[in-house]
Amino acid sequence: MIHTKKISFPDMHGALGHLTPIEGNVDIPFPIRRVYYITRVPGQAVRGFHSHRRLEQVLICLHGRVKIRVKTPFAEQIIPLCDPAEGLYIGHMIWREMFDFSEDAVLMVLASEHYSEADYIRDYAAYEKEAVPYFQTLSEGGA
Ligand code: T46
Repeated sequence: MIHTKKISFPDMHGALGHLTPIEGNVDIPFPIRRVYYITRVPGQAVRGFHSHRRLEQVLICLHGRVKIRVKTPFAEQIIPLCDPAEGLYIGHMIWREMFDFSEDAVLMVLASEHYSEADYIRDYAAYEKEAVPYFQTLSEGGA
């Protein structure tokens, strides 16, 4: 889907276990300005329900399992994450919801910007109003 992609990270493994190195601007397409992680999410909880105008992120499920719904006014996809050597890149103006967290899930997020509440669009109607012309202009430009 537009502005989303799975990224595979190196997995250095052997008799002593696994090591996954991740470098900003190398393994992910931006310099990392912020890291946060989501843990101990109750089974039925659904998080997210927002989009970002400028922020780009890579979501990595370090432990356990979680599903990510990514959505625009024109398309929708559900992407399961359970491999610590794999990330989900989410770019500009993608609506996201995170659900089906396993009890032991640890979802780490690498972000391109410091936290800014002003960058969030948390109301779906407001999101559609901005996202429809945004994606229409992109597709007219051949993106
Ligand atoms: C996203 C998904 C994947 C901060 O103070 N600093 C931070 O860096 C973040 C990320 C959040 N917060 C505060 C804002 C709220 O008061 O922590 C509280 C919970 O945040 P929120 O409800 O936005 O959490 P999620 O899980 O719905 O969304 C988060 C990110 O906010 C968002 O950017 O893409 O994870």
